[in-house]
Amino acid sequence: MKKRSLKVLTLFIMIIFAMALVVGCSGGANKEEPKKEEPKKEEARVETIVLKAAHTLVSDHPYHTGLVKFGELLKERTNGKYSVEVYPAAQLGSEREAIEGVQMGTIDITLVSTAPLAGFSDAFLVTDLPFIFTSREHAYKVLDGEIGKEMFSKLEGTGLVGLAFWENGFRNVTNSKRPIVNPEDMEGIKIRTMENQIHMDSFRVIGADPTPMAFGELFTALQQKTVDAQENPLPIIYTSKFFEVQDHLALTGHFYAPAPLLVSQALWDKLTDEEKQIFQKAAYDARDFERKIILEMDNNLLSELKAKGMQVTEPDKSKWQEAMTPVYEKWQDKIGKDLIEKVKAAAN
Ligand code: EAX
Repeated sequence: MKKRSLKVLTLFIMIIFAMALVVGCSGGANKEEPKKEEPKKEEARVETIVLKAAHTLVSDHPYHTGLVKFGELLKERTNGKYSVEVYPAAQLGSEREAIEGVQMGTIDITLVSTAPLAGFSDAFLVTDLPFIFTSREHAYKVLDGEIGKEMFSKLEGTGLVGLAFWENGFRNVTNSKRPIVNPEDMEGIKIRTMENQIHMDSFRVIGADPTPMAFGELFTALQQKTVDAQENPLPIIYTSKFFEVQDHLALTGHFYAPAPLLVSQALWDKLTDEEKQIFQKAAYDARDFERKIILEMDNNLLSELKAKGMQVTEPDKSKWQEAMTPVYEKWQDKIGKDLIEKVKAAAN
């Protein structure tokens, strides 16, 4: 009996031992292998490229909100690869200096009136002629169509790439001397103009005394009476507070100022074809956004400016148009009679 129970005990111990072996080798069926830490994959972080955009107006103006919108669209549509930092109030220089900066690639984007571009290209001179556009619809038909495309193509080789024509708007005369109704009322008035010979000739021909000046110097010049007058659309007159230093507003609407959105050739050449399309579409979408705000402001600000104490006159525009006509005779050879006629014909 003893031998038998010894055998049974030995067999039992061997079974236990064998089981322990099996469990140990399998590493414990139930024992969780410590999960090997996957080496953390570097998050595919997109380095955001922050583009510098310069303009000369205050941050309340649609130039600014339009550029901010442009940046938001780019960031969204390039998955964060591009964003835009907007520098208002001539922080990066006057419009002429901003254009030079874009040419050199030290500034990526600028939004300016066409007038100062006359110093860089003849492409936009036709838009600087007095009363060349009869309405916004007429201006958009020309600027957003083949004629506008042709203007931008003439920037080839200047270091500037035009993406879309945004809006500054129809310009009106303000002054600190007297009510202005007829063109001859401008006799002897010292008026600041943009740095554009067509603008200066348009005021010379009606007897005014034009002084070209960067926008950033204008408020002080009006305040110190270095100049008596200036001309700009209502959104600028209001957001730049010219009502504080100008008593009279004449709704002449003598020039329509387009605002081309320009990017540097250096930036443009770095973009893939897909990114170029994204930039182009965002420029159009932000243009429509900016034009809409400008229009709303233009429609609502007259009462605001009257409330600020400005005396408003509504001149007969046809008299001003007739009085400024000699400017066409002087500039038609340089601009091209055909182009002038094409732009005029687009009004129909
Ligand atoms: O382009 O200089 C001007 O009067 C312009 O309207 C202004 O810089 C926005």
